[in-house]
Amino acid sequence: MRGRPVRVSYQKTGQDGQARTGVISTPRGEIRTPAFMPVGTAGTVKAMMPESVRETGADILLGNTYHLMLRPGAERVARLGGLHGFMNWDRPILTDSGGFQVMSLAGLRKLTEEGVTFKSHIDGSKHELTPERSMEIQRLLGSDIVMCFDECPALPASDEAVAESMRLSMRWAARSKEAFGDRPGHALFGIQQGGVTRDLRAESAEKLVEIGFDGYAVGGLAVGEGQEAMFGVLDYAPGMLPEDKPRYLMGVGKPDDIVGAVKRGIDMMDCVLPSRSGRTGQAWTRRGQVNIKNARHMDDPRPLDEDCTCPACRNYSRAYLHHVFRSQEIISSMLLTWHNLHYYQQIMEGMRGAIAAGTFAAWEDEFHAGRAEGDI
Ligand code: PRF
Ligand code: ZN
Repeated sequence: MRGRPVRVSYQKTGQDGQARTGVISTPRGEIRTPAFMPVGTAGTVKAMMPESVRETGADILLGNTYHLMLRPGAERVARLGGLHGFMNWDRPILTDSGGFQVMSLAGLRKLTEEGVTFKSHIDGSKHELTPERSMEIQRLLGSDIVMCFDECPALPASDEAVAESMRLSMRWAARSKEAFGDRPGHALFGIQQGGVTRDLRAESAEKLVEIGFDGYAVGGLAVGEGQEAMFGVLDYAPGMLPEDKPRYLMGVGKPDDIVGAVKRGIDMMDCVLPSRSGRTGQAWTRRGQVNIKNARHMDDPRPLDEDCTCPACRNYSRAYLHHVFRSQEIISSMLLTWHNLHYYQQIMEGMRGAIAAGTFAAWEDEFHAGRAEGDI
């Protein structure tokens, strides 16, 4: 990539309260923050062409080590020229490191100091992931932002269990950094763990900063603790991480989770929610959630959201969206996913503008005021 910046760097361009706006520069393009990363688990954002994902405003996608190592295999992707070319997305890709997906998807796992062995959820075959192998897979994929190999304990868990797991993740973080080596143009992010315990979050942050990373993720949240507990941790956790590096909250969330996280100093997020709910008939709009399978949409000529400029809202009625969902037509997933991703990116753009203008509090009031609980 001649003529483009060689190093990944973060520049904060504005701050309002704890909320930050900025730019992550990579050889594959800029990531405007706060950023929402659509999830392209297996080399596709389901139901979307990559150019359509870009049209919604996404600067970066997330891919998964776990899924791609099992199918089609990291070495195969590498032989075929890497994930970007394979899936036709030439902008930045962040890859998760695999451990979290092993815990949530794989059968029969065994965790040791060395790593984790598990059985594939696809065919039951046996595999191993270690920090070293996870770094190798993410390199073979050609990931721009590589995540450390970590363990995310299910909550609730005892303080001792969370502490032990966090310390294992910190030893794995050191091994990840060593195995990652020096790769100009590619970034390695550490992942803070420690559950909902402040001292453990602090210990984890200190350890990660000592090792030194290009960015820092807050892991171990949105695992069943609830929004109040998550915001409780986010009231202090981002402040434990370096001011001059991007902060990424993993696997979050609903629109109001995202706004609350940005307000507390988070710069990046990813979640399957907008894409997955697009395939189950759930639309997210500025007025709240719409369940398109509901019979009350059957004769409704209005769009999902009159103010939305996405193709689903510009060109189709609720009645049509209801019909194609009920008929299990493929276009149903396409249109609802497009709308949801578009809406998520509108939220991010709104927040970036408000932070830059110093009007985040007013923007947040308006965001909440326009919303109703339940199906609208
Ligand atoms: N670690 C990793 N990936 C993740 C998480 C984590 O803690 C989470 C937690 N919400 C989502 N994805 N590596
Ligand atoms: Zn729309």
